[in-house]
Amino acid sequence: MKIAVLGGDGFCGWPASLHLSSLGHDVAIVDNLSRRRIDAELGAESLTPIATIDERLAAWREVTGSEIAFRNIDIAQDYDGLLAFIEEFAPDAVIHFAEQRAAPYSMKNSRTKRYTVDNNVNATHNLLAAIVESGRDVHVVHLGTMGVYGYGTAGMKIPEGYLDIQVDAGENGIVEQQILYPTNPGSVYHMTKVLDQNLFAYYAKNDGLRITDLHQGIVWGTHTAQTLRDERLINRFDYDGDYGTVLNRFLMQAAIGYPLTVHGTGGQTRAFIHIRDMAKCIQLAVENPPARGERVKIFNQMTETHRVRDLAELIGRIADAEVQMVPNPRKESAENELHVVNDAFLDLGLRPTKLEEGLLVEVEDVARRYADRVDRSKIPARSLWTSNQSEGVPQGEK
Ligand code: NAD
Ligand code: USQ
Repeated sequence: MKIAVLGGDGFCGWPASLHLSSLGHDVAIVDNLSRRRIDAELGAESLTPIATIDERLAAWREVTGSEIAFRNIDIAQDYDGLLAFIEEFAPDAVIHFAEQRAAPYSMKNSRTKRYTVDNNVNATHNLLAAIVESGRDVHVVHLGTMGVYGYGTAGMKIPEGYLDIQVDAGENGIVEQQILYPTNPGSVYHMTKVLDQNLFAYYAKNDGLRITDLHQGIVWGTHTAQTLRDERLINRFDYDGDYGTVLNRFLMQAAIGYPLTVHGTGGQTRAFIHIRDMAKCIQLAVENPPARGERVKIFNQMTETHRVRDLAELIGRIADAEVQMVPNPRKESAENELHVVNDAFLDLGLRPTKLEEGLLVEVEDVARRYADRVDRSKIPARSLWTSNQSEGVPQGEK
């Protein structure tokens, strides 16, 4: 298959591109390298030393003999460039990772809020409009988030995108319907994924586009079988207060002897997926497209749920690390239960890589290996959801 990976230089896009290439697909990466520029803006680099995109692709060619093409296009701003790429490369599928993905970055100030909305919504809409204008039948696989649902329910499991409801229609009696699950985003970033969802529903209905939206949980880990093949293929590892996600951050903190930064009571329950399963899910989604005219296919791309303080306690125990409750810089429920349906991927054959000690130690080892690259001043989460909150800074680290 010819597969375009938008955002293929990023944390998920890079290992997914290598995985698809290793399966024999003809892969082309499109990326404007904005994530690398945000590293420079924040003064916080990936913990792992990532090679340039040219070095990465040359290494992949050397190691496997396979060619991955690269095009530097800002898909949110350069519509003509994106359209020309789709017409020229003629992909069977486009995997769309190319969005600003950090909730804390999106909440820093009005500039980053506006950038996140402009970038993410335009990127998605440009892609859909370009596919329609190209006249091609391209399957879009988009990386959405579990955060579109919010993280609580009325006690039931969160379904895969659609909710069965009954409406009292008066004299017409009780009417049954299926609707998109009501959204409850917790940041401007998460809200952009809600907006994406409506764009997808519209283009599937109006233009018959084939679209799969993957509502993904927090991705953890760093290596995949392919990124391990050469040092120059190493994946990025975000640890800073804006882009670092909770489990990888705790493992990095344990590795360098920094107290694990549990926000608030740590009662937040979230969904997780290991990076190798992320790549496998992308493969399964590409191999199982919806039919033309079918509504958007929505999969919950997660394998397990965990409460933040339980993760901290587990890592504290395994790695003999100190756990510290810090003020929560976010506006989120102090405690929540989370139960999620993920049958679609299990039915397609996903065998979940569950959180276990060996894998946690593997990530901690990566962090220990590159510990000298850590800038401790970049660890606390300093992006506040509202101005009357305090930063997530451990005592003695201000
Ligand atoms: P990332 O920031 O590492 O990668 C995104 C890539 O897209 C970057 O390389 C960036 O340069 C590129 N990009 C952004 N805007 C672009 C534009 N306008 N034009 C071209 N390229 C652009 O993020 P990630 O962690 O790999 O996440 C990928 C996708 O998966 C995101 O959409 C994110 O919302 C989703 N997701 C990520 C996680 C996670 O835990 N990392 C969890 C759930 C969902
Ligand atoms: N948290 C801590 N300590 C930390 C960092 C985070 O307690 O040092 C807490 C946060 O307050 C939050 C939870 O851990 O309650 C998750 O935070 P996170 O930064 O790991 O995840 P989040 O902001 O939700 O975003 C990440 C990705 C995003 C993706 C989302 C999936 O950056 O792209 O969409 O996970 S989900 O969480 O399922 O919505």
